Amino acid sequence: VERMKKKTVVKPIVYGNTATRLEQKRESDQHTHKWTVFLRPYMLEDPTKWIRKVQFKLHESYANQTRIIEEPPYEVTETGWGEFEVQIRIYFVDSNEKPIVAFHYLRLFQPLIELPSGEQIVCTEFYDEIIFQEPTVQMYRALQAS
Ligand code: SLL
Repeated sequence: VERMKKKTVVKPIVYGNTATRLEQKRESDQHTHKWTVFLRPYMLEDPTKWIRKVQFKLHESYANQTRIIEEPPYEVTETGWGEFEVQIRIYFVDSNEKPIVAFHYLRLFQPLIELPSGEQIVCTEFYDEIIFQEPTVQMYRALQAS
């Protein structure tokens, strides 16, 4: 495949999770929290121009451990009782560009933020950058288009 010599494109991304307590522990499965893990572009842009899909791999205690999200918002909402590492794999529109993986440790208990309403939520997110070095011509165009 043809690549863009000496070109580098940087895409800033943000990933993380939010979590809130369930009103009471669910007796059937001991779940105590509702959470959402997410990935998004840092800029306000249409990520479908360059992202094909995002795969979230959850802890093996979850049924359907592998969740594939084909359209934004790229996120998974679940309930649970424990913290664990989520594997976030980003696939690009040009499959000649290898998927990249980010790891996010899902937080349920800290850091706790109190909203003006009195509601307490956990919110943690991280900034990162995907660096495309000498992307394929197709990928380069897709990155420019977003
Ligand atoms: C550990 N950190 O390493 C723990 C694992 C697993 C969390 C936490 C729900 C499971 C289910 C859930 O909260 N799993 O009922 O589906 O051992």
